[in-house]
Amino acid sequence: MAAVIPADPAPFAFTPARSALVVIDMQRDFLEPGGFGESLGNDVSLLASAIAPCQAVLAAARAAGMLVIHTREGHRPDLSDAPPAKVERGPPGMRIGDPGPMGRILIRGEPGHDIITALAPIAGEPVIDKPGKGAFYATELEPMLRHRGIEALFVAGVTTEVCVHTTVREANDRGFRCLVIADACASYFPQFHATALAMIAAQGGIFGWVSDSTRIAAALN
Ligand code: TIU
Repeated sequence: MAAVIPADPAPFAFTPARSALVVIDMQRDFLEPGGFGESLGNDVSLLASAIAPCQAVLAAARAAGMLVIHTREGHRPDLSDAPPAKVERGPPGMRIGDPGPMGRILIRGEPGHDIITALAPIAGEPVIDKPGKGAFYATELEPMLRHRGIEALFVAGVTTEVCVHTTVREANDRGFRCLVIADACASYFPQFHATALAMIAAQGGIFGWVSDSTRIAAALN
């Protein structure tokens, strides 16, 4: 069954069986106080707007039987997969690996690394742990998608201009068509969110397509 979703810069045609919803880094470390996002000086409440739209597209994708994949940004407890250039960039005492209210900052297995309860994965949904901003770098994501014949990605999560954008750029170069779900993404910088979305759809969709959770849920119904 082929379906079409109204999108910018043009309608997005897809087949649910060959499409996946990828929810990027909806983790406590980015969305709740005391984690990596706040350690960088950000107001984490700015990301809350993406939660309900993520819930809506998760429900629609699950009901349609689409593949759902979650990602988490984080590092091994020994930091062996963390580039020193990334670790050293934070403020001393609040860097990756330092102790915080939700455990060690951006470390796998710590409470802050968890996906927020409202968007918890369900059985059968792969969770990709990634050391970088992009979900393809040093992860199993690409073979996972190829093995299932996926050719289109619906992308949600945080932050729009960092991990969402990096992942969409990586996916685009690998031949996947990406539909970014505008209201299911968010940034600590509203102007970056708007500009990042505009950059995706500009130039005839140089990186992909942009739509919203309402239109996507309607198309999957
Ligand atoms: N997941 C993700 O976007 N990681 C970041 O570090 N984002 C920031 O905006 N800092």
